[in-house]
Amino acid sequence: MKRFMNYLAVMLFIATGLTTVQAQTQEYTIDGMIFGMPEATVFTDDYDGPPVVGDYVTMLPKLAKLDYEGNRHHQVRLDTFVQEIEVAEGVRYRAWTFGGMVPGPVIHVREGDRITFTMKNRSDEMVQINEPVSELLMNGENTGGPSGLDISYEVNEEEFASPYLKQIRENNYMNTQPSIMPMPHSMDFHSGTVAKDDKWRTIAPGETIQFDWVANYPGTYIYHCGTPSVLMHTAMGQHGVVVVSPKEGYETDDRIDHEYVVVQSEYYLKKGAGDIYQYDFEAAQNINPSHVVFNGHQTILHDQPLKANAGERVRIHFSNNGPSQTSSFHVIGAIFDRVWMEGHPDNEMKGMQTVLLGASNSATVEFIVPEEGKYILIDHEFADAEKGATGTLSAGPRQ
Ligand SMILES: [Cu+2]
Repeated sequence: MKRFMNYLAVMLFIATGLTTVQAQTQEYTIDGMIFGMPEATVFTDDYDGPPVVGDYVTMLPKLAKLDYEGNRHHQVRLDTFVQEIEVAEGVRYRAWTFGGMVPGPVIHVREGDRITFTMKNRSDEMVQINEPVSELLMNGENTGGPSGLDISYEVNEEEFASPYLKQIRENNYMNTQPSIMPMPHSMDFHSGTVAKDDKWRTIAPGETIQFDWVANYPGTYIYHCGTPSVLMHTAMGQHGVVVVSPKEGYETDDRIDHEYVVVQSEYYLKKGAGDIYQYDFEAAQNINPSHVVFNGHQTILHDQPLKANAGERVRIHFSNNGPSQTSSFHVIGAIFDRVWMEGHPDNEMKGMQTVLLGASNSATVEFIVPEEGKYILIDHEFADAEKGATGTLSAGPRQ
């Protein structure tokens, strides 16, 4: 069997024009954790299917429920491609994205899960993700095709390869439009423990990379493009988070009413030609962002507030994706009842007003919503708050 696999690997190498060859890594275990992933493969194919695939891959601030016991082997695809997006009222730029939005999708797995990750660099391709479901249904009716319901079923089969794609089409608040900017890219999962020069390799437009990693440590981790200038690639939009839920859970798991994911990040934009903004190299070098935002958009968490009721326990996986600044995360009117630094259940703190996070740090925080009203999520570094790093949790009456 092993000989056959080696043969297969050689054939794959020949068929795909793999350029680097490394020694085959042997898998091994330390303290129950798995290391030594097989060598990544890089190949070209004519894949033009759904750019995001994965059962537990969602759009911020949502987190998919892990409705399976024990561990699972996930197949996840996040293609990288260009979309023109809105990041604040009247501010649009051609973002480099994982999956079409900034930040990219939330990937949820459990500690010990294995992920086979696939990414095609489609930066030279118009990738359409913005067709609303209603329009797809109407097109079916207009062309005398099957009824809307049937089309919707077909769409589910073919296109909705992840909850994320369905969610983006139902709620495309960045009003994404496909665009092209051919560029080499790569993927660096902080949640993975692998050799960077193999798995985090840069691939050219048209190429696909595939590799495995195991979620050995629980927590919330950034992923980002690692191709130079990493500052530019990350600031242009290539970042997101993986939430690795602990195998044994958090001690409050049975008391949680709402679980959300919020990501803080910076944009460095200046007005370019026409109405489109563009990357500001100097501002990025001087760490002078034009916008500091939650979930990629200056007002999204006010336009679409998080929801809860008085007396409920809310958990937020909060990640400061940077690329360069710190965040002093606070919720006005609440105290963090529990804080797990980096989301690891052993790193527990209690009764915190503010959590200080460096670039690429995260925390899983919980608080009890005291009464009906509005609670402002904020970076207590007020210069950043005034550039957009705020959001709302809207609380209803106690049930
Ligand atoms: Cu990149």
